[in-house]
Amino acid sequence: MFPLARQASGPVPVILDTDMCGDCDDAGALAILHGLADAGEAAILACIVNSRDEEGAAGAAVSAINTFYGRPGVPLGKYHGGHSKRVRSAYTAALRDGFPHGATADDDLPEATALYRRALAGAEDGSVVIVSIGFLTVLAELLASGPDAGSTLGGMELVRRRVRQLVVMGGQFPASNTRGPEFNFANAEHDGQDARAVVDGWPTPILFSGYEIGAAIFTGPALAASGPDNPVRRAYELYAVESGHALTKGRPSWDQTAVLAAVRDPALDWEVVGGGRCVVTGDGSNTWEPDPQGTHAYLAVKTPPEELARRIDGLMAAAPGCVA
Ligand SMILES: [Ca+2]
Repeated sequence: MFPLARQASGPVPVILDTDMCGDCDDAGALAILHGLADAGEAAILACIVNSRDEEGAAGAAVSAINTFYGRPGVPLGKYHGGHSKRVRSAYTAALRDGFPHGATADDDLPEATALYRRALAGAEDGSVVIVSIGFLTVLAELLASGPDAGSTLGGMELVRRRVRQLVVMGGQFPASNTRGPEFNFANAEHDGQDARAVVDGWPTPILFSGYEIGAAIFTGPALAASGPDNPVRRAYELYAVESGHALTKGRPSWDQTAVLAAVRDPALDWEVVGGGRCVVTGDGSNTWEPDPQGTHAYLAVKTPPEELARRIDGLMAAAPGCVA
């Protein structure tokens, strides 16, 4: 199953499913997705916001970044259910208030699952790559969804036909450690149920970038060279870390690794471990089980993290239109 054959040509059509509002690496991940789109390697079909921002500004933050990169029209969907904790963001309100954007308050944005269904219905069979860099809540809803105005297909069949692969920042590999489940899998308000439903039921291949991959890759300081009109720079500047903020100290690149592995050949930078499946247990903990029929794979370190950090920092800090 893995490595998957690369698509023949043209940009990879991507839907980004983000919990923009908690950590700033979601902003960094969206930045490099735009850089890869500028380079003709990716096409951004839609952005889905799965978090619950106390300020109601997560969608505006996504839109501010999309607008900065010259793509204000990327369709934006928002999760309106209750499967995650409300989070007070360090940066979403500042991006809403200080940068041009085209989004309404989160509560008034289009419903996420309906937007997923419309975006998939309009795509070519076997083409779409979904990149999940937050909770798996909306993906669980998508799989369970029934026919609607967007498509006559049920969610499972719609995904089976249109989605080439799902790339998930989540879990730990080969297994969770004693500190408990990884954050995105656990989704503490919902006891790992969404991750379990998605990982167990997903009908096409899944590639995981586990906690340990991004945790070793510190990025952000390169953004200091960009101007104050860059909302991603502002997000890193506002995100506090021990004795400073992420713009000077850096922050792990959990979400950026998932975007890179989704758009570029992951085997160039990582060992891609396939031949098995990820099993999610009650609280969102996970283990890896060898299975010759398994359709899952996970990233293991190959390229030194310092080299990947330089490359990710370069992509994050590139001005709009300047990634060759
Ligand atoms: Ca995230």
